[in-house]
Amino acid sequence: MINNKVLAIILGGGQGSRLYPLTESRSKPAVPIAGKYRLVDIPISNCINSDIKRMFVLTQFNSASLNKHIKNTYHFSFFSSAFVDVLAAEQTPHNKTWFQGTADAVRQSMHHFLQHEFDYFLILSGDQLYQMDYDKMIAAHIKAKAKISIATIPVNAKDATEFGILKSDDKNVVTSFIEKPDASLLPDWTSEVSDDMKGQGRDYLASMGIYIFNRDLLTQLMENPDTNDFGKEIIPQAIDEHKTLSYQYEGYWTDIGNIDSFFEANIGLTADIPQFDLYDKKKRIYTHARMLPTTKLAGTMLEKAVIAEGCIISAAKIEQSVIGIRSRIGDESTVINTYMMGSDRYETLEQIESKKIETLMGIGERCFIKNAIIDKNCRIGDDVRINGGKHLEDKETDTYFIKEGIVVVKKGATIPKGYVI
Ligand code: ADQ
Ligand code: ADP
Repeated sequence: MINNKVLAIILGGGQGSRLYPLTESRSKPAVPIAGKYRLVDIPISNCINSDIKRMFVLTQFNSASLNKHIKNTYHFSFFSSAFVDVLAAEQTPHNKTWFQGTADAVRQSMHHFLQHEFDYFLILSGDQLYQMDYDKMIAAHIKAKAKISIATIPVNAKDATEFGILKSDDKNVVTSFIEKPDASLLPDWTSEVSDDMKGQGRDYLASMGIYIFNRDLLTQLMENPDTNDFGKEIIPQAIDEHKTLSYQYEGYWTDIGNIDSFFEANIGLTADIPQFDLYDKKKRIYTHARMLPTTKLAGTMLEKAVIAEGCIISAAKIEQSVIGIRSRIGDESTVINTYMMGSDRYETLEQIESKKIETLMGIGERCFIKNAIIDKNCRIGDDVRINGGKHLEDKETDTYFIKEGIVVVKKGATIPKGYVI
């Protein structure tokens, strides 16, 4: 089986500053998404569904929560060679610095990879929402006798400046590549795309940051210590010398690298037919099996709500929102256009009745919450009003952060009774 010849490397994130404050106390792969998953579950599940079962996750921080999540989730048979290993930037006598970029992260961990038997590196990004069968891409790579393959997707001019943009010949061999071109350069970079894509104005071919490299080639390219990044250096320098295939993909794919796109990707799950399909058995997304009780609802009007397990909700209304595991939302509260991540534990009845906890975990009574991300384990007191939207200016306090109108309540923060944002 060909996939035995593939080793997957998941780039779990640099400093994660674009997802701040969600990455303030955890590494990017550990950021909770879609009510019950973590970001890293997406590429790992895509690998498992493509029958690729040896994966390394490279991360800048070795957070306890990421290790715990991986250890509790991905159990493979004792007799199989499958594994998911986290490699954090480490100081060694030869190397005293953190990963300087994506290629540097791979270079610094190369000695771990090369201990395994494989022919192809599959390099994946850790902050994208998509379901892709890598099998087909690997088959195309082998058939074309390519040395490198890049997964590509047509994008419009507005998005094109944020990606690596490439051009290819009639055999899909990449002929030129530019990383994040300036808008003024775009007219030179359009490609032939399908009528459907053209109709949507998507006539630039963007790199999805998903690469296949032949083992020997990447090993050789990593010997140059001056290249730190795939998009900025490795790819543009390699295409002239080594046959590089563009593998075009037209399914749903979105980069969730910043707060705005992270919010949109989560809220997008509440659509009648979400573009990201969590209900397809063949493209299952795996996560920690928590054995939580069912969710209990009382008197709540629900409109396009996605609600995870183990919640206790008596709100008046939940609209276009994703409510994460173990969330508690009190009487007469309204939650609109919000992603609430949920909690790591419940407060016991004794704790609640003893009245020693001033503000309970979850959302209290008579609250109004709109256009917000509520991180894990937050305590939102009664009568709190959070009315996010473009009328709010960017701002940061100890407990919340406002970016482009989205109010992010920080992990474990308490918003006291009656507070208004
Ligand atoms: P970007 O997404 O801007 O562009 P980058 O910031 O290098 O590229 O991130 C790629 C992936 O690697 C992300 O998942 C990121 O979290 C992770 N990463 C970044 N630095 C890291 C580090 N030091 N250690 C470990 N992981 C790290 C890239 C390509 C573009 C392409 C887009 C598609 O350069 O050409 O179009 O991806 O999203
Ligand atoms: P995150 O990655 O969401 O920031 P953490 O790493 O802090 O989360 O916590 C994840 C796990 O830690 C949960 O599954 C939960 O079991 C446990 N946990 C966290 N805080 C507590 C606590 N105060 N009491 C008991 N368990 C906790």
